[in-house]
Amino acid sequence: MKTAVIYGVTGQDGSYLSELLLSKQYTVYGIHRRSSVNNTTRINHLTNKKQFHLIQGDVTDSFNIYRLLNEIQPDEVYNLAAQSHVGTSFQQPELTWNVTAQGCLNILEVIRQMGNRPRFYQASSSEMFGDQYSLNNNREKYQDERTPFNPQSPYAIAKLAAHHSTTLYRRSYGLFACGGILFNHESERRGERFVTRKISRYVADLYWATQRGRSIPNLKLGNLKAKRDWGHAEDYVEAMWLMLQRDIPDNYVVATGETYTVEEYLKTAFKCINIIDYMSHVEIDDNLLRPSEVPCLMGDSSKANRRLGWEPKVNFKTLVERMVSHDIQIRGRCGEHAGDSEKFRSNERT
Ligand code: NDP
Ligand code: GDR
Repeated sequence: MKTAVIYGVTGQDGSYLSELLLSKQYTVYGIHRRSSVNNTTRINHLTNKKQFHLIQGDVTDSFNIYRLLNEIQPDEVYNLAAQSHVGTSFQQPELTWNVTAQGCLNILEVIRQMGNRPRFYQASSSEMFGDQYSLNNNREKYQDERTPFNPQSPYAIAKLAAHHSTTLYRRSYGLFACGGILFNHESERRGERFVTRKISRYVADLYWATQRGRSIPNLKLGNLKAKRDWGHAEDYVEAMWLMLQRDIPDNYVVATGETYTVEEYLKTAFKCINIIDYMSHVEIDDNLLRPSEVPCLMGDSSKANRRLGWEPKVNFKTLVERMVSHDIQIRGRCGEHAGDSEKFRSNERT
């Protein structure tokens, strides 16, 4: 039976990966940051399991990483910890660097010095491509493992540093270290400040407001033209695990191979509650536009398909419908309090 350490266990992917590894009989040590309020809502359903252990730690604390990894002696380490919001990285570039770039290096250095070295997964990102793309036979833009990187945000720069560090430690010191270049993946557990969840929650609030004969303020959004390749997180954590089961470590693109604009997501989400005239509920807020943007992402994950046997199961339409229907259910339970989030949302800057 294997043992895994997950940094970033409280996040969207951390919760799905924990479930996957537990289903494969792993003992899982989830590392989480101390917080003044509860930050374990995504994993509360796992905390009573015998093989699941929650331990306090932080990727910016090398001593802590050294002590934990040497005590636990895991077979596999998954680094999902990051300041993962691109918009926030423009406001907090130093913090983003320290957690997202330096944090990865801290773990790699500890593993390099260990006797029994665990296998290492780094959560790399399609944001590293920035405005770069390759062209397929139909003259469509796409990205794969050979597309050059040109990061467009402090977040993407930090992720690229971590990605290069992972590749360097694999090549120079022989670590079994893999970089999963994952394209956007969402879910019912997605953080509320990412655009897909922001929209699905708004649509749910609008649904309940209409049912109760009330109105709510418009949804404020930034750039609707950006194109993203959106999959479901549950599919993507399986690719992470598969990478560490191979004989040879490598980097892999993980994506659906389809791309949609933010506006197409918006339209599909509103359609779930039979609203066609979605733009009458939306305002473009210049404060939500980013200083620089990644215009178009569409991944080609043929390599992951060939070598890992991985393919996505949830398509775009199902993803949107699942997120909206989940939010309608939970916002319905929130009842009268649903409007409170509007006060927060209208002040939000991303
Ligand atoms: P989330 O933002 O949901 O989760 C990030 C996790 O990192 C949280 O558990 C957070 O803890 C933790 N964390 C933040 N700072 C630290 C720190 N200093 N020490 C330890 N843990 C910390 O991200 P996702 O689950 O969506 O993504 C997982 C990883 O994959 C991230 O690295 C992200 O950048 C990357 N990625 C995500 C993609 C996506 O579309 N979801 C695509 C490509 C890459 P807390 O709960 O306390 O905030
Ligand atoms: P992204 O996800 O930046 O791709 O990073 P996000 O959902 O934040 O943005 C997607 C696109 O939507 C546009 N957008 C808005 N975004 C947010 N958050 N809020 C808005 O109101 C809004 N309006 C328009 C953005 O400008 C962007 O073009 C995600 C994260 O999970 C990263 O950690 C991960 O590495 C990448 O995906 C792949």
